[in-house]
Amino acid sequence: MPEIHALRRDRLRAALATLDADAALITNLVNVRYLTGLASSNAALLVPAEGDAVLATDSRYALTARRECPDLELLVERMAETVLAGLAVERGARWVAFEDHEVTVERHAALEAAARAQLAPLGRAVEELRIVKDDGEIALIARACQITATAFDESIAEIRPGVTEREFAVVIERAMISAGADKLAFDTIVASGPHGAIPHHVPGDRPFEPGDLITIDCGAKYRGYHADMTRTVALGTPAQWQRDLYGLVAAAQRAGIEAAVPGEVLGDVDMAARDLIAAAGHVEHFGHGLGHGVGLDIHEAPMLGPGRPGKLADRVPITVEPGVYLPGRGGVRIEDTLVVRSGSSAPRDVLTMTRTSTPAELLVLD
Ligand SMILES: [Mn+2]
Repeated sequence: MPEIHALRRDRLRAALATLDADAALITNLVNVRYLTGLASSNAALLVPAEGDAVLATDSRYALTARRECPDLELLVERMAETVLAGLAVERGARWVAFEDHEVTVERHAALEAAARAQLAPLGRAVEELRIVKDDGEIALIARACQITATAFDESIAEIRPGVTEREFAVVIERAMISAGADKLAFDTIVASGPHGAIPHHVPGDRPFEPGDLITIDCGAKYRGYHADMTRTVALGTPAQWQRDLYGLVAAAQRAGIEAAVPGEVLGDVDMAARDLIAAAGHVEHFGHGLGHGVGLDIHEAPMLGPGRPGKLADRVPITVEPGVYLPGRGGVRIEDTLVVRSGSSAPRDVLTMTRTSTPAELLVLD
């Protein structure tokens, strides 16, 4: 769909106009993909304020680039970004805006040598454009979420005493690929028993035991777009403290989801969930933000955290994922990916809907 990418480049040109730069040099590979459709490990894009954009990539991606981006001038060059910086000057640019949040000091020196033009910081202009998704993007995220939920439903029968965290991680990862994922969105987390107190525990050789809470955080990647979902389940009859902890996190997640409506301040969405956890005496056991945007990156703007300014807009996919982590004992995290909507019947659609485990109720496995 070259038209959609041309539209996105026009929106970047509008942002460029406010910076007084003659061209934008896009070097973040995810941003290049967003603006061209080309997924590669070496590419850059020059977007002049006036005139046609130029894509540079090396020979490994040349055929794909010609197929995916027939409307773009293409340079087949290994040194993609420096060649484009030089081209910008040749074509008369005096100020070239570059992605200062991702260019290293070494690459910046090479850009300065190649572009006798002045370099100006572009900031996160493309990341800002990426926050609000179009229908096609939302459909891809919804598909990634559906694959993730299906894989979870198909895998939980494998949660049995003696199965290790690593073994179960492989089961659910294989199920995601079988259900249609192109790749995994991130390294799967399986945290059992006391490991549940570590939010990003790396699955190890600990076998599941009756009495464990088990936190599973997984996601599929589908055509570049990510899903993110976490469920905490009980193996065997849970203790009262485990039921209480689950009930608290489930209530906080519900409050966070209900606060996630277009126009709401990001920090206030976080606070809706965090206040409940704080009131239960666990404020220091919830150390991370409530959630984050999801799209071509697994973690992207907007970030939902304490005191975050900015507001939720229509068509923004986010996660809502409160957790309470008790060192030495265990923890609970519950996470869904949802898309905030205005003008529809509901102010948000939850995309990670599982058959077997609804966030409201602790799933107890025998
Ligand atoms: Mn997440």
